[in-house]
Amino acid sequence: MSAHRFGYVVLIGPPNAGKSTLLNALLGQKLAIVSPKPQTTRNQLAGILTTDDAQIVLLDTPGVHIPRGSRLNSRLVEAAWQSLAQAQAIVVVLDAAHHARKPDVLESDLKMLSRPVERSGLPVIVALNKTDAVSDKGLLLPVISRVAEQWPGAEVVPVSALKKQGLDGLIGLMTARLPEGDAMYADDELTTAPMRFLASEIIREKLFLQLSQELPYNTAVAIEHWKDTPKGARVSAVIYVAKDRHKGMVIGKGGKVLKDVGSQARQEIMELTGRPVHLELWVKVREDWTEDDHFMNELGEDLGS
Ligand SMILES: Nc1nc2c(ncn2[C@@H]2O[C@H](COP(=O)(O)OP(=O)(O)OP(=O)(O)O)[C@@H](O)[C@H]2O)c(=O)[nH]1
Ligand SMILES: [Mg+2]
Repeated sequence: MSAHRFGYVVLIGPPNAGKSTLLNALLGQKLAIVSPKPQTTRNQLAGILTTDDAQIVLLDTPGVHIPRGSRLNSRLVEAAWQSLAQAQAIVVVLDAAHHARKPDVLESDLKMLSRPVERSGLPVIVALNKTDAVSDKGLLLPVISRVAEQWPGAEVVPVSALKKQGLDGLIGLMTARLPEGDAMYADDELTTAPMRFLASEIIREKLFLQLSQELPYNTAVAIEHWKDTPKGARVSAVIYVAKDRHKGMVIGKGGKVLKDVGSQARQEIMELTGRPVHLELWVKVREDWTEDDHFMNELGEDLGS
C-alpha cells in the first residue's frame, strides 16, 4: 500500500466556472453556495475530503477576473490569489462548454490565470468542467490542446461537477501530487468553517437566487446572534444593502422576497445543523459598503480565520 498523503489543493478559475459545484461534488455534500450568477463566492472556504489513502483540504475561492469597479471586486480577486500561497497543488477549473464555443474567452482566461499560476511553482491540474454541456466531445479537443500548450506539465481532465463525472480520476491526480503526511482532521470533519459563516452563506445564496441584476452584488449577510437552546438554534441575521432604495427590493412586495429567503435558508440551516432553527432576518442599509474595507474586514471576522 502506498503512503498516506495530506495537503491543500486550491480550486481556482474564472467566475462561474463551477468551482463551488466541484467542491460540493468532490465532498459528496453541499458545503459551498452555488448560483448561476458570477462572483457568488466571496471568501476562501476549506472542504475536507478524506479518502482511504489521503486527506485533501480543498480550498474553494472567489472567481478571478480583471477587477473593475468596487473594492469588493478587488478583494475577491486578492482572496483567490492569496489562496495559492497555502496550497501544495492547483486545480484550475475552467468552463469547457463556454471555452469550446468561445476560443477568445479561453485566451483571455488563460492570460489572466497564467502568471500567478506559473509563479506559484505548484503542480497544476486543469479540470475542464461542464463537459455535460458539450454535445460533440470533439469540440473539447482544441481546448485540451490549448491548455496543454499553456501548462505543458499539467494534467488535463474533463469533468462534470454537475453530473459527477470524472471525479475519481481528479481525486487520483490530486492525491498523487500531495506530500506524504498524516490526516490533520477527523475523517467525518467536513470543513474548518464555523457554522455561523455557513449559515450566513446559505442566506446569501438564497438572496443570489431570488434577486436580480446588481442587487445580489450589493448585499452582505452577518449573523448577529446565535443561541443554542434545548429546542434548537435561535438565529438572527442582518442583510446589509448598499443603498436605501435596495431595502424595499430585498423585502419585496408584502415582505414576500424576505419571507421566501428566510424559509428557504431556515430549511437548509436546519439540515446542516440537524436541529430545529428559528431564523429572524433584518435588512439594514450600510451606505456603499462595497467600498468600505473596514466593514468588509468586520464581516470577514465571522470566518474565524
Ligand atoms: N452544465 C453544468 N453546469 C455546471 C457544472 N458545474 C457548475 N455548473 C453551473 O454553473 C453555475 C456556476 O456554478 P458555481 O459552482 O457557483 O461556479 P463558481 O465557479 O463557484 O462561481 P463563482 O463563485 O461565482 O466564482 C451554476 O449554475 C452551476 O449549476 C457542470 O458540470 N455542468
Ligand atoms: Mg463559487
